[in-house]
Amino acid sequence: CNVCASAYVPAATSVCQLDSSSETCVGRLLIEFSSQMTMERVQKENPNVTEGGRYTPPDCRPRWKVAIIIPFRHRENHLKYWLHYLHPILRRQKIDYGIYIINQLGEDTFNRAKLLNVGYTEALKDAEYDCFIFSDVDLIPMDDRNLYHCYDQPRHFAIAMDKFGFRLPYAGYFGGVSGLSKKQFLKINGFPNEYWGWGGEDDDIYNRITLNGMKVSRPDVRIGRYRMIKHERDKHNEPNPQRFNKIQNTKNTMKKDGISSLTYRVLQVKRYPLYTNISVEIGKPP
Ligand code: UD2
Ligand code: MN
Repeated sequence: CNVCASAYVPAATSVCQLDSSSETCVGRLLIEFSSQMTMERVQKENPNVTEGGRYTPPDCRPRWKVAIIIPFRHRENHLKYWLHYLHPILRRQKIDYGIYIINQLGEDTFNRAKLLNVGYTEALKDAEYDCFIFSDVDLIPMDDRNLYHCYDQPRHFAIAMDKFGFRLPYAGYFGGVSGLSKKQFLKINGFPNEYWGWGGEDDDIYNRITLNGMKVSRPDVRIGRYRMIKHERDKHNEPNPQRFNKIQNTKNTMKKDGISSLTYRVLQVKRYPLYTNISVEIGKPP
């Protein structure tokens, strides 16, 4: 699996090599959600991850420092599977990373994109990240050659999901798992804060990218495969009826609504062995 080697810039002192002693990518993975998962088990499986869910490859210096941001509320069971599958994958990919769970407090309407903006801001208080990957908690890559770092253009990773028959549902789809460098993120003024409830925020982000002269990059369709843990629509995340109108207006709204207008209140930052949990109040729809 030579593809992993492209993830690194050799350090002055150590050149990254895929020798037989280090783990390398294996390609297609078997992903299932029927076995019982416990946090104790996942912790035992990942002794090299340091407090708060941080990892740095011991044998080379990666090009990117990656913050992985997960929007979250009441999905503890999904999180166990996500950590169980992703930590070993990221380790094999030799990614320098930290995991941030952005937990929306209270029971007001969920706001995925605003939580992602909070994650971007809070992760930067922790370390000098230059790459941000935004992932749903219920999405697991089925191929470890889908490298979780940044690219020349904003990246869409989850292009072939089981629930969409392993195909893109439409050309401008940008949901599920995506990644932007710090520069790319700032160029689009981050993500919208005004999408409350389910849907549309991913299309708004796609619009921001193309309106700012960038183009979405994607992996090969055989590699960008994902399984989503089956679930019902959550309470307080009903489809947003305004979403169709709002995505027609990105050009006008993106300059004022974004990372530049973000307000929120952090109530707790807690570092667990496999992730950092940031609990926030983000308000409610007007
Ligand atoms: C789709 C997209 C998702 C997003 C959403 C519309 C896929 C696979 N993903 O997801 O990226 O664009 O539509 O908003 O097509 N969450 C919680 N608690 C909640 C509600 C949501 O933790 O109560 C988080 C969690 O990380 C979840 C994500 O938000 O995975 C997206 O919500 P969803 O899984 O209910 O929506 P889904 O699968 O239709
Ligand atoms: Mn989902």
